Amino acid sequence: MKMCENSESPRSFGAARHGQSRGARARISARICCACIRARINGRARINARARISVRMSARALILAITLFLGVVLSGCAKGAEAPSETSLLLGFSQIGSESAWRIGNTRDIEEQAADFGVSLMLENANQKQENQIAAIRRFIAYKVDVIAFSPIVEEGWDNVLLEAKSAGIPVILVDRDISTQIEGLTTCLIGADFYKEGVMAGEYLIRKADSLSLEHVNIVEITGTENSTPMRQRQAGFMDAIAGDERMTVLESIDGDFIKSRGAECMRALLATYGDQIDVVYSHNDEMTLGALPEIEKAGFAPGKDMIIISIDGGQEAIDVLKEGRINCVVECTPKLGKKLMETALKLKEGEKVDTLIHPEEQVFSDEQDPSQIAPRGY
Ligand code: GYE
Repeated sequence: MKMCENSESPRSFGAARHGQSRGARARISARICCACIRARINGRARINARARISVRMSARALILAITLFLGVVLSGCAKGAEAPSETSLLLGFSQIGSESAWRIGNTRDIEEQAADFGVSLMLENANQKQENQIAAIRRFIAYKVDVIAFSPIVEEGWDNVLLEAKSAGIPVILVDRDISTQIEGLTTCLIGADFYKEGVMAGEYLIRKADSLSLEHVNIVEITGTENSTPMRQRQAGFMDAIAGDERMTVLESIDGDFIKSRGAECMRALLATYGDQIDVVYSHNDEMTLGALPEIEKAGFAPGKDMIIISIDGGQEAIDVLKEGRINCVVECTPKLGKKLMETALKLKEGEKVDTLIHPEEQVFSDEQDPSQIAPRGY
């Protein structure tokens, strides 16, 4: 992975926060800028000055004062039960970027869940660069957050920064994607989809579709996600394993689309130029690349969903709408709603409790085998 020179300064917390469009009020209140964090750290060390009050009271006045005092304390307790109390957990989260509807939905969900759980969230967007993620994790360590979470853009290259987090005694949660390392105990758990299973579900759909169309030979092109990322590796492996025993299937080419719409279009143009009408199936690792590829297929004179079988992954609203139009045949769900589990897990870690090492959400397949009008709004 290329290294980037312009790592972000701590000011970027505030800049990102103030520059962003405002969502729900609660969401904003759960975000925390660096000035607040410094104040919080200083506040921990600050010793309260003792006020000296000398008051002379008669016995009656004393009873009145005690009654008033109890009234104030009790009403304060009652209010405290409803109003969010002082934040108990400071969570640093390094997000990969904003490359897809999935990613944007994932960020929004984490912000909303942080607000609901009363968790202070330091959120950093790495704009698709691993070195920005590493710099963000170092800032979280410097700010002494309680828990660090991050979605690693690729699997390799995290050992040093995670050893630093470990020696600072800060637990690390992997969100969405996994890492690959020889060192044990760098992270506590992974909360994310079973990408291998998603690939298997895509392959199994294709076998059923080939059966229903009585196809004798099936030529596949694969547009893959970011090279060396967990979803790229496992969505490919699951799909290939699922179709391996079916002699009708031939993979013409796998091409790197980086999970990005414009790259999906570019890849599709190149594939059409090479293989033209030999292509029976496009298997694309995410909705964004699929949505980029479809107009290219149409420009080349083919009808996606009819002349070519289109299989996508994620299940965002836009892809589901296109499935309803019949231009996509199958979308394997990958839910971005990981925020609730993340908050629950982070709170447990803060309390020193044990957590599950692997948490996979339940996922399903949307396809032309069912009535697509029954699919509920997706929310991302
Ligand atoms: O499929 C894609 C996103 O890691 C599951 O990353 C995630 C993938 C998702 O950009 O749209």
